[in-house]
Amino acid sequence: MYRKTIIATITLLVAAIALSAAAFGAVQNCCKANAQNCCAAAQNCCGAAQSCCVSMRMPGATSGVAAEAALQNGAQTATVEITDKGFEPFSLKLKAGEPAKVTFVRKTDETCAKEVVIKDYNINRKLPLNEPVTVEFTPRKGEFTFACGMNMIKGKLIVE
Ligand SMILES: [Cu+2]
Repeated sequence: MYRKTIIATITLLVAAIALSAAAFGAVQNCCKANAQNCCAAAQNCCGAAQSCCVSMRMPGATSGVAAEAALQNGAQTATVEITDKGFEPFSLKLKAGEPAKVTFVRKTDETCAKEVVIKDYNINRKLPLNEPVTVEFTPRKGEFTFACGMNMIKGKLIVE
């Protein structure tokens, strides 16, 4: 009986160690695979908020056809959702020189994109869960990035 208990305890210990090693390894790999910015600039992200890494590993929203903005009351408008795949749509087409209203809605807590930054337009807004946040700017011709606060999860504005 006593011996059985010892064996069971050891087995449990070994399993626990193996599990934590596997988890740690996965996080580290995520940093290596995805990342330029990940480990260097934002180690906290991978260390503390694995969900961020999870989003980064999902290639779902990193490509695809650019969504076009619709015209509404003289402004071009579009909505971008933040899901566990990242920004959806990943890229957005806008017309240069016309006011744009882009609404961001964060739909998940499983992301580190809890704010959106469009550096080229000095935009930096918090994104409360399920609360639409509209940013207004007049785009210039070119390609611009919108991203999470750590510049890890990204999307693209294509202005023509
Ligand atoms: Cu981030």
